[in-house]
Amino acid sequence: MFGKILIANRGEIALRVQRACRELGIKTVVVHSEADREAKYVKLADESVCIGPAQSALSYLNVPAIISAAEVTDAEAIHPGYGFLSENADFAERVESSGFVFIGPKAETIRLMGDKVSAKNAMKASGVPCVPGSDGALPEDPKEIVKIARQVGYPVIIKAAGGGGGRGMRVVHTEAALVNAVQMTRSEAQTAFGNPTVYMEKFLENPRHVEIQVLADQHGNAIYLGERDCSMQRRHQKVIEEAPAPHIPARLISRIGERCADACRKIGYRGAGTFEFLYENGEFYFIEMNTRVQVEHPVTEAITGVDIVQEQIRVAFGEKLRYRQKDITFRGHAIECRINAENPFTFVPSPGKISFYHPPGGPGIRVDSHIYQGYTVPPHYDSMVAKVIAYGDTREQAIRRMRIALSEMTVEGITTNIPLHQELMHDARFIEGGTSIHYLEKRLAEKSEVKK
Ligand code: MV4
Repeated sequence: MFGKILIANRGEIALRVQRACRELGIKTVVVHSEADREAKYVKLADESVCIGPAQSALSYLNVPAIISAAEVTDAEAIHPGYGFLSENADFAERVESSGFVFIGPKAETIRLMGDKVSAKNAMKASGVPCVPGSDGALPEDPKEIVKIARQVGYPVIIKAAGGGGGRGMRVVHTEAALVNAVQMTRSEAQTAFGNPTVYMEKFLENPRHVEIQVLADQHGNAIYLGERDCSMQRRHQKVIEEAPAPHIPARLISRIGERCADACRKIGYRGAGTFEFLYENGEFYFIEMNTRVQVEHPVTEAITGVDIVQEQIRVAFGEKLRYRQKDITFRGHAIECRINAENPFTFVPSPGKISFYHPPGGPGIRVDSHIYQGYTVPPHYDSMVAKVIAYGDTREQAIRRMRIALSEMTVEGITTNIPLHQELMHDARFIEGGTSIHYLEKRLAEKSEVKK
């Protein structure tokens, strides 16, 4: 096994990766910005290297500084966590050409999935069902574009190949608006991603966001670890995730899961990955693939018992997967609430010093967090400060445990979105399960109407 791994990330995921390394007997190096110097997870690591000032662009995105840190500390591999450089193919390439192992897929796989047109083509060719739409990139000719939209049927959505995660998209309801919308999306895509390529899909009006977790080794083995429902979101930021997805028949999951694992084998995928789908009227439609570990991986760990981060490290080292598909069983239900330092209803960030902290606990509760009493949440990064994961034999039990956990959890000195989660754990539609990606935003809009 690796002797030492460098963690190129911060916050709770830097701590999560450290814990996996420690259990595997691997020494850890954490790189950090000046703003994170005093963080406890930095001190917990075997070694730490300051790589630059608070601004991400000069620290957590500073490729030469991270590579140098790996060189001076004799790390053998680099774990990128999520966000930052985790899905940057050029970074993965630089890591490997500098003689380190990148804990993730090959650079070419990251590049393939980073371009949403090539990702969709690869998935289509591998037998993963996709949203109906243009066959690859849209042509220049307006007449051709109109023809394609007529075939697809309105409403359609125009998406940038370089986009993803909700960036660079535009919904079009009528032929009159089409050509202009394509032109606008193209020029925005050129500005934002340096790539004007766009494609078209049928716009699904009321889908759920259901994703499939996969694991693959470098020996042609791949498995799926079931699904997560991430529909409870606002402005493309997930708020609550759960596994399994409520009300989706297990045979549908195994069918789509097998397709995903098969696609991994076909494209030579390695490491952990997530296939994102829209789910509507009993059908799955692939939209994007994430080539990193995700924030919400703990709900999958809870229902499968698989340590996804440890498996990432093992397969990166070259080990064979320790599980066959038949070894994977799904037990119980898990829900994750993302605790953010923000106003629960205006969503305005609330960084600052935590004057009092009492984390929840008890049966079925896991808290992944780097915070502590006296910790200062810096204003420079994402506002997520903790993830509370509740596990139960049933969804009802997981909800009950989450309500108790949220009522125990005390974070003073900063404002958090705990009150929003408390409301949602008592929301009739959430309790029913199976709400669409639009539910939370609609509910928040109705609530602010009532206030007026
Ligand atoms: C869609 C869609 C409806 N129809 N594609 C947004 C993020 C990006 N990953 C894909 N997204 C969407 N693609 C078609 N053909 C609706 C969304 C979408 C969405 C998807 C997942 C989670 C939240 C979302 C919020 C708004 C729109």
